[in-house]
Amino acid sequence: RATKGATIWITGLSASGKSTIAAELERLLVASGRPAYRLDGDNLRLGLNSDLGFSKADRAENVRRVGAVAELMADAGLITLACLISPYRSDRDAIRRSHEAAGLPFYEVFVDTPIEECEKRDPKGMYARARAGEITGFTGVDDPYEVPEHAELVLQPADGDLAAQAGKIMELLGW
Ligand code: GGZ
Repeated sequence: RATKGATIWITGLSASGKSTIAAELERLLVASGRPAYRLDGDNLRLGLNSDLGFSKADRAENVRRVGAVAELMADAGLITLACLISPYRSDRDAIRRSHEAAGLPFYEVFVDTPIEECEKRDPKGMYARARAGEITGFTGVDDPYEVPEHAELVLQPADGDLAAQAGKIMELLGW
């Protein structure tokens, strides 16, 4: 291959900032001439994953499919930015192993925004609805989020603004 792709797997709670960070990173990558593409869980649930809900099994299948797509795209030479809550460690680890077996770089980035901050943001009012019992099985409220143990990078609000956070991922990639 002339160019080598990679997968950046961005995990964290709803409203933690995954998509915003990925959008800024995509902008930086494309501006520096590196082909990048964003796979957003929320968005893919409208198409590829429209048959899936939020049970443990459906989340596992959601993550598995997006991981497989990311791997194909990385194999084609793209830098793929996957932003999914991906709450289960075993599901994320399976994607890591699959990339490793294929010789494709995989970086797990944990957007470690405290749930209090995510709830304060609550851009779609989902946390409020979950607290009111109108949504059940909402990650962080009454559904688990398993914190990554081997993330290549952990981003916390104290790490700076959006540009600084995206910059840290660029550094991680060696750029
Ligand atoms: C978590 C939910 C749920 C439940 C709907 N739990 O912040 P959002 O609103 O726009 O994005 C969230 C999105 C999560 O989809 P993912 O594909 O990333 O999830 S997973 O990796 O766990 O499969 C949220 C919305 O869907 N949403 N119900 N019960 N998030």
